[in-house]
Amino acid sequence: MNGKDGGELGNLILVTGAAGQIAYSLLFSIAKGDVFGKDQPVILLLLDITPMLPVLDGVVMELQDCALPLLRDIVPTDKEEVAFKDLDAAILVGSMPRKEGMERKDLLKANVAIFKSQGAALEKYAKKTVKVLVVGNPANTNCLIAAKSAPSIPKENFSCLTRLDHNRARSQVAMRCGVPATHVKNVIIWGNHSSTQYPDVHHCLVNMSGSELACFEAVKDDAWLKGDFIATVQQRGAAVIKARKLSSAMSAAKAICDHMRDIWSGTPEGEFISMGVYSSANSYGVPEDLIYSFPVQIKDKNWKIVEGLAINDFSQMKMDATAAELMEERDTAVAFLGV
Ligand SMILES: NC(=O)c1ccc[n+]([C@@H]2O[C@H](COP(=O)([O-])OP(=O)(O)OC[C@H]3O[C@@H](n4cnc5c(N)ncnc54)[C@H](O)[C@@H]3O)[C@@H](O)[C@H]2O)c1
Ligand SMILES: *[C@@H]1O[C@H](CO)[C@@H](O)[C@H](O)[C@H]1NC(C)=O
Ligand SMILES: *[C@@H]1O[C@H](CO)[C@@H](O)[C@H](O)[C@H]1NC(C)=O
Ligand SMILES: CC(=O)N[C@H]1CO[C@H](CO)[C@@H](O)[C@@H]1O
Repeated sequence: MNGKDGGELGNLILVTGAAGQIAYSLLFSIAKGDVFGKDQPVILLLLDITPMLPVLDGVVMELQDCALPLLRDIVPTDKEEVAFKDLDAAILVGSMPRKEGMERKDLLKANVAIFKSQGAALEKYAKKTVKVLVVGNPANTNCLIAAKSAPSIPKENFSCLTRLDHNRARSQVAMRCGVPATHVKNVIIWGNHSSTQYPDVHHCLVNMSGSELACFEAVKDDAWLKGDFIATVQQRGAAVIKARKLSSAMSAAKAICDHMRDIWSGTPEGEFISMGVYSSANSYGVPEDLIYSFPVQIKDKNWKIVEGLAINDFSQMKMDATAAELMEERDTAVAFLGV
């Protein structure tokens, strides 16, 4: 390791929570070129808290031992001023986990402190064009706090991860229809990355027996689509924890790669994906000043919410419920910002 050498050497990519589970699956994919391009050198900045530095050293050793051609440097650190300097992309995975007996409010307060500080570090040290992806939970609200704490970086440059939920929904439909996941497109995750999220298939298309069918036509089981399908996607995280006794790290890492790659390279023509973005235009009746998961298309590193989709009452109710949850959480979090 020879310290950090600046921009010309490659994209500067920060991963926080770098000694954790998701990072362990994620770092290899980034370093081998799956996200920022097969010919794009990368410099990895790895932030974790001080007690985790010895573990992080092990991760660094393994990355070195992968002998990857694109990985130009690795900088493990517990210091924000080192981690956030000149960044092109920041993937904020680390956050305060819920501990036994911890009150909801105290957990939120601890996370507001972390994301306020990291937002301020982005403001102070990162490039103004930095792309910030927040993964650590509560991802939507943490993302909002980081964006608010970095006023000179456009709010559009902040997003939170709901791509895992999106991929789960896509895959559930694909398995039901007996087609590969790539034959299912345009599922939507609306709202918070929690059990109130609304996985919506009203605009989803399935490529089956040679033509593109509406999801309801392809699946031919409305009761499933309106019931168990939604519940399965909403509760998938809990189901993985129950089975594995650990959270979904491999699939989360894959989703992070999908999300960042699409920001970098764009979404395919005619397709949209889900991500948590800043709501500013009252799209679909979602209140302003939230990070809410919408269907988006990305081109030239800019996302746009897919507008004009027909929304029925069933959908609107579910979209409003998850918005209400986020508003409440935002108001509590913003009150902690001043403290
Ligand atoms: N949005 C999503 O779809 C999604 C999916 C899965 C997991 N998650 C969330 O991602 C987070 C990470 O999951 P994991 O399985 O890797 O957890 P983990 O506990 O294995 O790793 C988290 C790491 O973050 C570090 N950390 C804590 N506070 C930090 C700080 N202030 N700065 C830097 N690092 C810090 C910890 O020391 C730890 O090494 C959790 O909050 C989890 O709930 C989100
Ligand atoms: C929103 O989702 C996050 C992530 O799962 C969760 O931690 C949080 O509690 C949810 N918000 C509310 C108000 O329930
Ligand atoms: C549907 O899938 C088939 C392969 O099974 C492919 O040849 C075709 O181009 C696909 N159609 C669309 C519209 O994506
Ligand atoms: C999506 C995104 O990241 N958008 C913008 C981030 O900020 C720069 C300007 O600082 C814009 O050029 C990007 O389009």
